[in-house]
Amino acid sequence: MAHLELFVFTWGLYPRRILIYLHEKGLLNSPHIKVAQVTISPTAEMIAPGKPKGTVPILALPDGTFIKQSVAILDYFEDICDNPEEDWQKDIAAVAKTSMRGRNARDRATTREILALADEATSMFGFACHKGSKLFLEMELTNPVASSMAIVRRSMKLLEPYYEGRFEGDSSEAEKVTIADCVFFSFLQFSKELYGVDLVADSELRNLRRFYDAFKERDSAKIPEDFYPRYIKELAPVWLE
Ligand SMILES: N[C@@H](CCC(=O)N[C@@H](CS)C(=O)NCC(=O)O)C(=O)O
Repeated sequence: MAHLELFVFTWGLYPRRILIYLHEKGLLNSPHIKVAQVTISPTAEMIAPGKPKGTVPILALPDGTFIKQSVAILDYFEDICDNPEEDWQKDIAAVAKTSMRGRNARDRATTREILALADEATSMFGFACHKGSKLFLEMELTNPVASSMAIVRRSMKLLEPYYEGRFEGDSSEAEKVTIADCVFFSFLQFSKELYGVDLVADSELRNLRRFYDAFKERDSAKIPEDFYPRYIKELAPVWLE
């Protein structure tokens, strides 16, 4: 019986952080984790039986409480794998890959730095989309200044040095994927594949380009041709002047 229920929609930027993570952690098919798809109402509400109001992902716990932020969900999974208490947590930990936060305080701080920068860039990108993509034209006031990608590109420059020497084709790299990599990749893929914004195209972002190109070949990251709903895929990459 599943002890945890994860509410998502597969192509969503934030839910995908968790789905990529679970795949990398070796937990995607765990009998203890049920992945429930929400339906999106015409007013953009995320609906599913048993799901409270609010954005996805949401993780329902056996004690009837919920974790409602993607970063907290990632930490929760890492915590129960690092220090399992209940039997079902021990089952999960037994099959899970090793820590994806880093092996010592220094590495864990680096993971948190990357995660904070990637999360911040994701929020700013989302805001820019709401102000400049045709997808939101009917729902929101547009604003050409607020839809500029300049601030997001600045975050990319800050992230670039963190990927020096990483994802260089060394097979041991597979064991070193972190929760921050999952968060960052989910963002880069969403911005490029859905909104047509390639944030690592700049020739100065050599490390990030290598990270993106390497990660997108991983099983956790692959997406089919028709991954995004057609009407969204048609409107999202159209940027208003
Ligand atoms: N800070 C939240 C953001 C989650 C989020 O915005 N999710 C989107 C889907 S990718 C959503 O549910 N949007 C619907 C809404 O805003 O009501 C997290 O990290 O989990």
